[in-house]
Amino acid sequence: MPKKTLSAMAWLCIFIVAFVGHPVWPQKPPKRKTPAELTVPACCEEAKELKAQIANLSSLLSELSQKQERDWVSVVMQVMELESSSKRMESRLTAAESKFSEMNNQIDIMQLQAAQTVTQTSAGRCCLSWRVLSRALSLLQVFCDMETSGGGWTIIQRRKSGLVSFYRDWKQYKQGFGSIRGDFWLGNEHIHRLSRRPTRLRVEMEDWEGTKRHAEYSRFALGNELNSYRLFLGNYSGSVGNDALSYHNNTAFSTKDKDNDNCLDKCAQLRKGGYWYNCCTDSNLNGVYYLLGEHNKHLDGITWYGWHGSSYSLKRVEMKIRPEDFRP
Ligand SMILES: *[C@@H]1O[C@H](CO)[C@@H](O)[C@H](O)[C@H]1NC(C)=O
Ligand SMILES: *[C@@H]1O[C@H](CO)[C@@H](O)[C@H](O)[C@H]1NC(C)=O
Ligand SMILES: *[C@@H]1O[C@H](CO)[C@@H](O)[C@H](O)[C@H]1NC(C)=O
Ligand SMILES: [Ca+2]
Repeated sequence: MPKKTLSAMAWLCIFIVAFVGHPVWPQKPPKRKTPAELTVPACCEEAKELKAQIANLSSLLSELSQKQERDWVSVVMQVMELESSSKRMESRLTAAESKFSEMNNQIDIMQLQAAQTVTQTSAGRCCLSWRVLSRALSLLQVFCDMETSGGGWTIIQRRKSGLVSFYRDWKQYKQGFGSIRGDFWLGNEHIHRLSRRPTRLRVEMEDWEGTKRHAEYSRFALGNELNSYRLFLGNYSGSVGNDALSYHNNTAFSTKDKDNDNCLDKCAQLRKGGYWYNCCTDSNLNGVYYLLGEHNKHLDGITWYGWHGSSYSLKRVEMKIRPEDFRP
Protein backbone atom coordinates (compact mmCIF):
# COMPACT_ATOMS: atom_id res chain seq x y z
CA MET A 1 0.00 0.00 0.00
CA PRO A 2 2.74 2.57 0.76
CA LYS A 3 4.42 1.59 -2.53
CA LYS A 4 1.20 2.16 -4.47
CA THR A 5 0.64 5.55 -2.84
CA LEU A 6 4.23 6.47 -3.57
CA SER A 7 3.85 5.69 -7.28
CA ALA A 8 0.53 7.57 -7.37
CA MET A 9 2.27 10.57 -5.84
CA ALA A 10 5.04 10.31 -8.41
CA TRP A 11 2.43 10.31 -11.19
CA LEU A 12 0.71 13.29 -9.66
CA CYS A 13 4.02 15.11 -9.45
CA ILE A 14 4.82 14.37 -13.12
CA PHE A 15 1.32 15.44 -14.14
CA ILE A 16 1.66 18.74 -12.29
CA VAL A 17 5.05 19.28 -13.89
CA ALA A 18 3.59 18.55 -17.31
CA PHE A 19 0.63 20.82 -16.70
CA VAL A 20 2.72 23.64 -15.34
CA GLY A 21 5.19 23.31 -18.23
CA HIS A 22 2.42 23.55 -20.84
CA PRO A 23 3.06 26.26 -23.44
CA VAL A 24 -0.46 27.71 -23.28
CA TRP A 25 -0.69 29.37 -19.86
CA PRO A 26 -3.79 31.63 -19.98
CA GLN A 27 -2.91 34.08 -17.19
CA LYS A 28 0.86 34.46 -17.09
CA PRO A 29 2.38 33.44 -20.37
CA PRO A 30 5.49 35.73 -20.15
CA LYS A 31 6.61 34.39 -16.81
CA ARG A 32 6.54 30.84 -18.11
CA LYS A 33 9.77 29.65 -16.64
CA THR A 34 9.59 31.20 -13.18
CA PRO A 35 6.42 29.44 -11.91
CA ALA A 36 7.77 26.13 -13.17
CA GLU A 37 11.00 26.66 -11.28
CA LEU A 38 8.99 27.44 -8.11
CA THR A 39 6.36 24.75 -8.45
CA VAL A 40 8.60 21.79 -9.13
CA PRO A 41 10.52 22.07 -5.87
CA ALA A 42 7.21 22.64 -3.97
CA CYS A 43 5.76 19.53 -5.47
CA CYS A 44 8.81 17.47 -4.62
CA GLU A 45 8.81 18.96 -1.16
CA GLU A 46 5.28 17.70 -0.84
CA ALA A 47 6.21 14.30 -2.20
CA LYS A 48 9.10 14.11 0.20
CA GLU A 49 6.86 14.95 3.05
CA LEU A 50 4.38 12.34 1.91
CA LYS A 51 7.23 9.88 1.61
CA ALA A 52 8.31 10.66 5.14
CA GLN A 53 4.78 10.29 6.36
CA ILE A 54 4.46 6.99 4.56
CA ALA A 55 7.70 5.85 6.09
CA ASN A 56 6.37 7.05 9.45
CA LEU A 57 3.15 5.16 8.87
CA SER A 58 4.87 1.99 7.77
CA SER A 59 7.19 2.15 10.75
CA LEU A 60 4.15 2.68 12.95
CA LEU A 61 2.50 -0.24 11.26
CA SER A 62 5.44 -2.53 11.83
CA GLU A 63 5.66 -1.27 15.39
CA LEU A 64 1.99 -2.06 15.80
CA SER A 65 2.35 -5.51 14.33
CA GLN A 66 5.32 -6.13 16.62
CA LYS A 67 3.20 -5.00 19.54
CA GLN A 68 0.40 -7.24 18.39
CA GLU A 69 2.81 -10.12 18.26
CA ARG A 70 3.98 -9.32 21.77
CA ASP A 71 0.37 -9.12 22.92
CA TRP A 72 -0.40 -12.43 21.28
CA VAL A 73 2.59 -14.04 22.92
CA SER A 74 1.53 -12.62 26.27
CA VAL A 75 -2.01 -13.92 25.75
CA VAL A 76 -0.64 -17.36 24.93
CA MET A 77 1.57 -17.15 28.01
CA GLN A 78 -1.42 -16.19 30.12
CA VAL A 79 -3.45 -19.08 28.78
CA MET A 80 -0.59 -21.44 29.52
CA GLU A 81 -0.25 -19.94 32.98
CA LEU A 82 -3.97 -20.42 33.59
CA GLU A 83 -3.79 -23.99 32.39
CA SER A 84 -0.94 -24.84 34.68
CA SER A 85 -2.60 -23.12 37.62
CA SER A 86 -5.80 -25.06 37.01
CA LYS A 87 -3.68 -28.20 36.94
CA ARG A 88 -2.15 -27.18 40.25
CA MET A 89 -5.65 -26.60 41.64
CA GLU A 90 -6.72 -30.00 40.39
CA SER A 91 -3.84 -31.75 42.06
CA ARG A 92 -4.55 -29.80 45.26
CA LEU A 93 -8.17 -30.94 45.03
CA THR A 94 -7.08 -34.55 44.59
CA ALA A 95 -4.81 -34.23 47.59
CA ALA A 96 -7.68 -32.76 49.64
CA GLU A 97 -9.96 -35.56 48.54
CA SER A 98 -7.54 -38.25 49.55
CA LYS A 99 -7.02 -36.50 52.88
CA PHE A 100 -10.78 -36.41 53.35
CA SER A 101 -11.17 -40.13 52.69
CA GLU A 102 -8.28 -40.80 55.04
CA MET A 103 -10.06 -38.79 57.71
CA ASN A 104 -13.23 -40.74 56.99
CA ASN A 105 -11.33 -43.98 57.53
CA GLN A 106 -10.00 -42.68 60.81
CA ILE A 107 -13.52 -41.72 61.87
CA ASP A 108 -14.63 -45.25 60.99
CA ILE A 109 -11.92 -46.71 63.19
CA MET A 110 -12.75 -44.31 66.03
CA GLN A 111 -16.40 -45.17 65.75
CA LEU A 112 -15.59 -48.84 65.90
CA GLN A 113 -13.45 -48.29 68.98
CA ALA A 114 -16.24 -46.24 70.54
CA ALA A 115 -18.72 -49.03 69.80
CA GLN A 116 -16.38 -51.49 71.47
CA THR A 117 -16.09 -49.27 74.52
CA VAL A 118 -19.85 -48.91 74.72
CA THR A 119 -20.20 -52.67 74.52
CA GLN A 120 -17.69 -53.17 77.31
CA THR A 121 -18.90 -50.42 79.63
CA SER A 122 -22.65 -50.53 79.40
CA ALA A 123 -22.92 -54.32 79.39
CA GLY A 124 -24.05 -54.30 75.78
CA ARG A 125 -27.01 -52.01 75.66
CA CYS A 126 -26.33 -50.44 72.36
CA CYS A 127 -24.14 -52.28 69.97
CA LEU A 128 -24.38 -55.40 72.04
CA SER A 129 -24.56 -57.01 68.69
CA TRP A 130 -21.14 -55.81 67.79
CA ARG A 131 -19.29 -58.42 69.81
CA VAL A 132 -21.60 -61.19 68.72
CA LEU A 133 -21.37 -60.19 65.11
CA SER A 134 -17.67 -59.52 65.04
CA ARG A 135 -17.16 -63.07 66.27
CA ALA A 136 -19.48 -64.51 63.67
CA LEU A 137 -18.68 -62.26 60.76
CA SER A 138 -15.15 -61.12 61.55
CA LEU A 139 -16.07 -57.43 61.58
CA LEU A 140 -19.18 -55.38 61.28
CA GLN A 141 -19.49 -51.69 61.82
CA VAL A 142 -22.71 -50.45 63.24
CA PHE A 143 -23.92 -46.94 63.68
CA CYS A 144 -25.55 -46.16 66.99
CA ASP A 145 -28.19 -43.58 67.70
CA MET A 146 -27.68 -42.73 71.37
CA GLU A 147 -30.12 -39.82 71.39
CA THR A 148 -33.51 -40.66 69.95
CA SER A 149 -36.07 -41.78 72.52
CA GLY A 150 -33.46 -42.78 75.09
CA GLY A 151 -30.88 -44.00 72.61
CA GLY A 152 -29.47 -47.48 72.31
CA TRP A 153 -30.55 -47.87 68.72
CA THR A 154 -28.54 -49.72 66.11
CA ILE A 155 -29.32 -48.36 62.67
CA ILE A 156 -30.12 -51.06 60.14
CA GLN A 157 -31.14 -48.88 57.19
CA ARG A 158 -30.66 -45.29 56.11
CA ARG A 159 -31.80 -43.23 53.12
CA LYS A 160 -30.65 -39.65 53.03
CA SER A 161 -28.43 -38.90 50.03
CA GLY A 162 -29.66 -41.12 47.21
CA LEU A 163 -26.05 -41.95 46.35
CA VAL A 164 -26.50 -45.67 46.91
CA SER A 165 -28.77 -47.77 44.72
CA PHE A 166 -31.14 -50.07 46.62
CA TYR A 167 -32.12 -52.03 43.51
CA ARG A 168 -29.88 -54.97 44.42
CA ASP A 169 -29.95 -58.73 44.38
CA TRP A 170 -30.56 -61.30 47.10
CA LYS A 171 -26.90 -61.79 47.95
CA GLN A 172 -26.29 -58.08 48.39
CA TYR A 173 -29.36 -57.67 50.59
CA LYS A 174 -28.19 -60.67 52.58
CA GLN A 175 -24.72 -59.26 53.24
CA GLY A 176 -25.56 -55.58 53.35
CA PHE A 177 -24.33 -52.68 51.22
CA GLY A 178 -23.70 -48.96 51.20
CA SER A 179 -21.76 -46.76 53.57
CA ILE A 180 -22.36 -46.82 57.32
CA ARG A 181 -22.52 -43.01 57.57
CA GLY A 182 -24.45 -42.57 54.36
CA ASP A 183 -27.14 -44.70 52.75
CA PHE A 184 -26.97 -48.39 53.61
CA TRP A 185 -28.68 -51.68 54.34
CA LEU A 186 -27.04 -53.51 57.21
CA GLY A 187 -27.79 -56.91 55.68
CA ASN A 188 -30.59 -59.42 56.25
CA GLU A 189 -28.27 -61.94 57.87
CA HIS A 190 -27.07 -59.35 60.40
CA ILE A 191 -30.58 -58.10 61.06
CA HIS A 192 -31.78 -61.65 61.56
CA ARG A 193 -29.06 -62.29 64.14
CA LEU A 194 -29.61 -58.95 65.87
CA SER A 195 -33.33 -59.61 66.24
CA ARG A 196 -33.09 -63.08 67.71
CA ARG A 197 -33.83 -61.70 71.14
CA PRO A 198 -36.90 -59.48 71.67
CA THR A 199 -36.26 -56.35 69.66
CA ARG A 200 -38.06 -53.08 68.91
CA LEU A 201 -38.06 -51.45 65.49
CA ARG A 202 -38.27 -47.71 65.00
CA VAL A 203 -38.79 -46.17 61.55
CA GLU A 204 -38.03 -42.46 61.29
CA MET A 205 -39.11 -40.52 58.22
CA GLU A 206 -38.82 -36.98 56.93
CA ASP A 207 -40.56 -35.36 53.96
CA TRP A 208 -39.20 -32.61 51.68
CA GLU A 209 -40.90 -29.94 53.78
CA GLY A 210 -38.85 -31.03 56.79
CA THR A 211 -41.73 -32.68 58.65
CA LYS A 212 -40.69 -35.71 60.69
CA ARG A 213 -42.77 -38.73 61.64
CA HIS A 214 -41.98 -42.09 63.16
CA ALA A 215 -43.44 -45.55 63.58
CA GLU A 216 -42.45 -48.07 66.23
CA TYR A 217 -43.09 -51.80 66.44
CA SER A 218 -42.62 -54.16 69.35
CA ARG A 219 -41.35 -57.66 68.72
CA PHE A 220 -39.57 -57.00 65.47
CA ALA A 221 -37.84 -60.05 64.03
CA LEU A 222 -36.47 -61.39 60.79
CA GLY A 223 -36.53 -65.11 60.05
CA ASN A 224 -33.40 -66.84 58.78
CA GLU A 225 -32.48 -67.31 55.13
CA LEU A 226 -34.37 -70.64 54.89
CA ASN A 227 -37.36 -68.62 56.02
CA SER A 228 -36.59 -66.00 53.36
CA TYR A 229 -35.87 -63.41 56.05
CA ARG A 230 -39.59 -63.24 56.80
CA LEU A 231 -40.69 -60.14 58.72
CA PHE A 232 -42.48 -60.31 62.06
CA LEU A 233 -43.96 -57.31 63.79
CA GLY A 234 -45.79 -56.72 67.05
CA ASN A 235 -47.88 -53.72 67.94
CA TYR A 236 -47.59 -50.42 66.16
CA SER A 237 -47.22 -47.05 67.87
CA GLY A 238 -45.97 -43.73 66.54
CA SER A 239 -46.73 -40.33 65.05
CA VAL A 240 -47.08 -41.18 61.38
CA GLY A 241 -50.78 -41.95 61.62
CA ASN A 242 -51.13 -44.84 59.28
CA ASP A 243 -49.27 -48.04 60.01
CA ALA A 244 -47.92 -48.95 56.59
CA LEU A 245 -45.61 -51.77 57.61
CA SER A 246 -48.10 -54.23 59.13
CA TYR A 247 -49.27 -55.02 55.60
CA HIS A 248 -45.79 -56.52 55.17
CA ASN A 249 -45.99 -58.49 58.40
CA ASN A 250 -45.41 -62.22 58.08
CA THR A 251 -44.13 -61.74 54.54
CA ALA A 252 -40.94 -63.08 52.98
CA PHE A 253 -38.22 -60.84 51.62
CA SER A 254 -38.01 -60.39 47.83
CA THR A 255 -35.32 -59.01 45.58
CA LYS A 256 -35.16 -58.51 41.83
CA ASP A 257 -33.70 -62.01 41.45
CA LYS A 258 -35.89 -63.73 44.08
CA ASP A 259 -39.65 -63.33 43.85
CA ASN A 260 -41.08 -64.37 47.22
CA ASP A 261 -44.04 -61.97 47.17
CA ASN A 262 -47.76 -62.75 47.29
CA CYS A 263 -48.47 -61.46 43.83
CA LEU A 264 -48.47 -62.63 40.23
CA ASP A 265 -46.30 -59.61 39.48
CA LYS A 266 -42.67 -59.36 40.43
CA CYS A 267 -43.01 -56.66 43.07
CA ALA A 268 -39.26 -56.19 43.62
CA GLN A 269 -38.86 -55.36 39.95
CA LEU A 270 -41.93 -53.11 39.89
CA ARG A 271 -40.98 -51.24 43.08
CA LYS A 272 -37.23 -51.33 42.33
CA GLY A 273 -35.99 -52.49 45.70
CA GLY A 274 -35.60 -55.34 48.14
CA TYR A 275 -38.39 -55.58 50.70
CA TRP A 276 -41.02 -57.76 52.32
CA TYR A 277 -43.26 -57.29 49.30
CA ASN A 278 -46.79 -58.51 49.77
CA CYS A 279 -48.89 -57.53 46.73
CA CYS A 280 -47.06 -55.22 46.52
CA THR A 281 -46.64 -52.34 48.98
CA ASP A 282 -48.07 -50.16 51.71
CA SER A 283 -44.58 -48.86 52.25
CA ASN A 284 -41.46 -49.12 50.12
CA LEU A 285 -38.61 -47.91 52.32
CA ASN A 286 -35.96 -49.51 50.07
CA GLY A 287 -37.37 -47.96 46.90
CA VAL A 288 -35.79 -45.46 44.51
CA TYR A 289 -34.48 -42.21 45.99
CA TYR A 290 -36.08 -39.29 44.14
CA LEU A 291 -34.62 -35.81 44.53
CA LEU A 292 -36.39 -32.74 45.88
CA GLY A 293 -39.79 -32.18 44.40
CA GLU A 294 -39.51 -35.08 42.02
CA HIS A 295 -42.50 -37.03 43.06
CA ASN A 296 -42.51 -40.57 41.94
CA LYS A 297 -44.75 -41.46 39.02
CA HIS A 298 -43.84 -45.13 38.87
CA LEU A 299 -44.80 -45.99 42.47
CA ASP A 300 -41.21 -47.11 43.04
CA GLY A 301 -40.12 -44.28 45.33
CA ILE A 302 -39.50 -44.36 49.07
CA THR A 303 -43.11 -44.34 50.15
CA TRP A 304 -45.26 -44.67 53.25
CA TYR A 305 -48.88 -45.06 52.33
CA GLY A 306 -51.18 -43.03 54.53
CA TRP A 307 -48.75 -40.21 55.13
CA HIS A 308 -47.87 -38.89 51.71
CA GLY A 309 -49.33 -41.68 49.66
CA SER A 310 -47.77 -43.93 47.08
CA SER A 311 -46.59 -41.20 44.71
CA TYR A 312 -44.47 -39.17 47.13
CA SER A 313 -40.89 -40.20 47.72
CA LEU A 314 -39.55 -39.29 51.15
CA LYS A 315 -36.40 -37.28 51.78
CA ARG A 316 -34.99 -39.27 54.65
CA VAL A 317 -35.59 -42.62 56.32
CA GLU A 318 -33.84 -44.44 59.14
CA MET A 319 -34.72 -47.89 60.43
CA LYS A 320 -33.23 -48.72 63.82
CA ILE A 321 -33.55 -51.46 66.41
CA ARG A 322 -32.81 -51.97 70.09
CA PRO A 323 -33.45 -54.70 72.61
CA GLU A 324 -37.00 -54.74 73.93
CA ASP A 325 -35.71 -54.61 77.52
CA PHE A 326 -33.49 -51.61 76.87
CA ARG A 327 -33.76 -48.98 79.61
CA PRO A 328 -32.26 -45.59 78.92
C1 LIG B 1 5.47 10.32 12.81
O1 LIG B 1 4.45 11.26 12.90
C2 LIG B 1 4.17 11.75 14.19
C3 LIG B 1 2.98 12.68 14.16
O2 LIG B 1 2.56 12.91 12.88
C4 LIG B 1 5.42 12.44 14.74
O3 LIG B 1 5.16 12.88 16.10
C5 LIG B 1 6.53 11.48 14.74
O4 LIG B 1 7.74 12.07 15.18
C6 LIG B 1 6.74 10.89 13.36
N1 LIG B 1 7.76 9.88 13.44
C7 LIG B 1 8.70 9.71 12.48
C8 LIG B 1 9.59 8.50 12.71
O5 LIG B 1 8.75 10.43 11.54
C1 LIG C 1 -50.03 -55.56 71.66
O1 LIG C 1 -51.00 -54.84 72.37
C2 LIG C 1 -51.91 -55.64 73.07
C3 LIG C 1 -52.99 -54.75 73.65
O2 LIG C 1 -52.43 -53.55 74.14
C4 LIG C 1 -51.17 -56.43 74.14
O3 LIG C 1 -52.06 -57.24 74.85
C5 LIG C 1 -50.10 -57.28 73.46
O4 LIG C 1 -49.33 -57.95 74.43
C6 LIG C 1 -49.20 -56.45 72.61
N1 LIG C 1 -48.32 -57.30 71.85
C7 LIG C 1 -47.01 -57.11 71.76
C8 LIG C 1 -46.29 -58.11 70.94
O5 LIG C 1 -46.43 -56.19 72.31
C1 LIG D 1 -47.81 -60.09 62.51
O1 LIG D 1 -47.90 -61.47 62.27
C2 LIG D 1 -47.80 -62.24 63.42
C3 LIG D 1 -47.75 -63.72 63.04
O2 LIG D 1 -48.72 -64.01 62.11
C4 LIG D 1 -48.97 -61.93 64.35
O3 LIG D 1 -48.88 -62.70 65.53
C5 LIG D 1 -48.94 -60.44 64.67
O4 LIG D 1 -50.06 -60.09 65.44
C6 LIG D 1 -48.91 -59.62 63.43
N1 LIG D 1 -48.68 -58.26 63.75
C7 LIG D 1 -49.36 -57.24 63.23
C8 LIG D 1 -48.98 -55.89 63.67
O5 LIG D 1 -50.27 -57.43 62.44
CA1 LIG E 1 -44.62 -62.54 42.42
